[in-house]
Amino acid sequence: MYLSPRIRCWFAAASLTALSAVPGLAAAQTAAAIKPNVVILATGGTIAGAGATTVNSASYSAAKVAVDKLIIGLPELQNVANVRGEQTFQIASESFTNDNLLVLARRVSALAKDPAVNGIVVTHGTDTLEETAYFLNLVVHTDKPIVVVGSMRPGTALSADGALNLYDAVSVAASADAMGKGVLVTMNDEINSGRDVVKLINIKTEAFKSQWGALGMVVEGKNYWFRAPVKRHTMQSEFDIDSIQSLPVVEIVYGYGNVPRSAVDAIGATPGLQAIVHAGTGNGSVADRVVPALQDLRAKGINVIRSSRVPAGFVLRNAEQPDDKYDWVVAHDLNPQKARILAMVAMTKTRDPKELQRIFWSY
Ligand code: DAS
Repeated sequence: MYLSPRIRCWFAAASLTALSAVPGLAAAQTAAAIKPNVVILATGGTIAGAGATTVNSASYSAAKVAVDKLIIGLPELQNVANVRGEQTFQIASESFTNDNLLVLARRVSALAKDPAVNGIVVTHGTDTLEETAYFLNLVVHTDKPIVVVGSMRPGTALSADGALNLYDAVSVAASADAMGKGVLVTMNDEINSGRDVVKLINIKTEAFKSQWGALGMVVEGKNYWFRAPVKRHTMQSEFDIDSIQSLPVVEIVYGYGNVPRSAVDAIGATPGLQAIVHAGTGNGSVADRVVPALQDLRAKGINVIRSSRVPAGFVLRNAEQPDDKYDWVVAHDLNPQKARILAMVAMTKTRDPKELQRIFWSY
């Protein structure tokens, strides 16, 4: 809940009267009372990384710098919000697990319920940032800004991008106009939807893109919006982290020329498997020798979700494969790793392929 500027001014005036006897303290109290309160949940990654020299922009150690040091190293943050940090994890995000997702989402949800918290920033490694941002977008019920941010260079490198990315993230998280837009990702001056954004380039600061375009930009602490999300998220989501105890086992198999059926059989033997995402070629195409392997899994009650290894576009139902006949699901425009996130969340509620397909069209 935001305090409207009018209420803030009232509150500030009231506190000024009460503290007028202590010179300087009143002004400080007033300033603090006016600024929004933003909490940074740090999980690791390059934004907390450190290299041996200033020219190590690509070879460095991720997940080294503590959140309090990140905050101290960026005093400008205090100009936009009252900021405090929590060290949720200190890991490189390629090593994230489902349990990490659940722990992080529960903490974000708890903070979002706190009336003293106006916005939340999650600092995160860039490798799986798109998965975490989408997961939070699906399961955290709040209209407060939640902003996930990373960096492509460690803070020790020349032209490091982490400081401005973090400043932008806190600035957006402190902004009333960022409310109700779902989980956001601020990187490289852009504000992207946590649903749409993917890591498209693995060695440039302009790494993150949405095929449907950014929601806006943040420049010198001001947000410029150009569109809003249309898929269900946060407050409109039928999924809630507070009622999710664990995530079903969903794995991904990759399609390519000469792919053997054994690639599917092997992952199909995963204990507790409930769904498999097929990262197909083209429009989610499946090699003829792989189709029976997927049909066998479907016959065992395991859901099959067709995505595509192609970074843009979306998979059409019943085009490359007779999905109605096979009782399969298509992932729409979601890449395989995001399709896996939605499949896990959806299957906390249903295993019915028709219901799953509705969910894939909607989120
Ligand atoms: N290993 C990468 C990660 O933690 C480092 C990064 O780009 O943030 O995702």
